[in-house]
Amino acid sequence: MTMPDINDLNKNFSINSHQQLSFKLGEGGIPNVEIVNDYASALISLQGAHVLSWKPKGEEDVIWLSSDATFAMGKSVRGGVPICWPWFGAHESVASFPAHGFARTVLWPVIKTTALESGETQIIFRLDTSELDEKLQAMWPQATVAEYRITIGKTLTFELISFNNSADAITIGQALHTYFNIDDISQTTVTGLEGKDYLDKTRDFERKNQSGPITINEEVDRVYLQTADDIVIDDSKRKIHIEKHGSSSTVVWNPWKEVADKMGDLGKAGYRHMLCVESANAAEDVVSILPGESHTLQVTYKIN
Ligand code: TA6
Repeated sequence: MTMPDINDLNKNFSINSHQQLSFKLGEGGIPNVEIVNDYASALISLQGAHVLSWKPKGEEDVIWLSSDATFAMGKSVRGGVPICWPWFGAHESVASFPAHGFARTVLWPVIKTTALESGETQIIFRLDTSELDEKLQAMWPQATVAEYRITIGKTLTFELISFNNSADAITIGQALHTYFNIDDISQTTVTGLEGKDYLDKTRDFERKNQSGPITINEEVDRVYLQTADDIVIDDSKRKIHIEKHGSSSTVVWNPWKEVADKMGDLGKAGYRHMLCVESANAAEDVVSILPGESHTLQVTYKIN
């Protein structure tokens, strides 16, 4: 996709009523969408349809963005809600293909914006792999469309719909790799994954079982399997509720200090204030989609 013109985006999609939706050029020359309604404000980058901020009224941001995040075309942002698609983690057979797929590093066309009667604002993006450049199509030759609907209000809802437009079955790995803004990681628990099996990436993907709530005091990098239940992140200041459908895996990641220092873009003590809890279909939970069919991953966040 060529870089869209900000004036054209505003002409076609801005909202100027009791709700505001407008496009502005962000850092790295990448367009952002700014949304303000009665319930919340949000900021979304067109590269990767990447949510960078969601602030319900009177609340601190629910989404964490690194103070050292860099914004450049072709480079994923450290923080926000990166979309991992159409594969999660390392590509299963070609090591040189980008980790977590290519969706997070390409521009996503906007197809619709709506001021909903509920007072929420919805924006819909649509990425068609058959319109990507040759290099990316070589990595993913099967014609596949991802439609991404984001609804911003008191709650934040994502629907990621994958359509198989090719003649063969396809296998999708995916995650909404959300970085949550945490007051203090040492006071944080994650519930809803008790008793579930997980693959521990820090131990060569050894299979383990979760006993009790998750607490974090070292590097944690886990794919929890067969996890459809609601999840609650409690950082002792507020609770973030995650409700999901069409997502069988949940990834929990915090790099902790040493790995964060090596990464170099997590900000000073950033690991103490972020936690990724990702609604995913990964590892043995990847999704197979028959020709002409689709799969929907739906996730809602709310806080109290
Ligand atoms: O989802 C967890 C994870 O796969 C980790 O293994 C960690 O490397 C992280 O994602 C970040 O990946 P990135 O490619 O954004 O540096």
